[in-house]
Amino acid sequence: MFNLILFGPPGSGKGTQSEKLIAKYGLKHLSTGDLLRSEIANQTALGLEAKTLMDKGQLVPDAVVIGMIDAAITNHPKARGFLFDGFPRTKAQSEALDELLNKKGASINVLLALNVTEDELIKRLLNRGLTSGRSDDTKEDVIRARLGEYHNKTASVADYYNKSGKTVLVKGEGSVDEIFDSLSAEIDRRM
Ligand code: B4P
Repeated sequence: MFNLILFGPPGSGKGTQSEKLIAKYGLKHLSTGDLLRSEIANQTALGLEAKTLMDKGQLVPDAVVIGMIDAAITNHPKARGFLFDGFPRTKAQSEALDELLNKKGASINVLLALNVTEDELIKRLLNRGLTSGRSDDTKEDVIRARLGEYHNKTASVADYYNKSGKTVLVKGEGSVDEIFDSLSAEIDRRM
């Protein structure tokens, strides 16, 4: 199995690049943001709880997202590998992911961290908010709250995987294709 974490702050291009990477490498895409938005669209109890937090720019509780990832991994026993997008976002999520993969005799091969300046992140998200219909992209104070959550709770995930030499920084500004080529080069080196 080849398991990859695509990492970076909100708006760094994780979702954009994930679409291209799964097409090239045949990995199963697991985005906790997409899974949560699907729960919201289906108006489940979990979705309703998640929406309140997401609309404020806050993270959803660890137990909720870990449960979703556990189920998704179990539902794809034949996957040749997973691309984790927007997960893990806390140390507890990182430890839970390592344990889930360990049970399958697998592990994370690499964490690719997209590096983008804060001004560019805010610009991209406000721009997406004009067309996406995502309520967490339209207000600058909510975007700033998401960036705050990222700095306080998520940035340390890169340090966690760096302890085992798995974190690689990648320039996240430039054209989508240029960034895709940089990510692909790092994957090809390890696959
Ligand atoms: P996510 O869905 O993960 O969304 P995101 O962090 O905003 O990034 P996304 O992947 O969508 O954006 P992208 O960078 O591709 O999370 C949403 C919320 O869900 C969180 O705030 C949280 O509440 C909750 N949540 C999700 N996972 C969780 C977890 N594990 N634990 C707890 N809570 C969780 O793209 C942004 C924009 O930039 C796009 O418009 C794109 O077109 C543009 N763009 C991309 N690349 C570009 C480039 N090179 N140049 C110019 N623009 C570019």
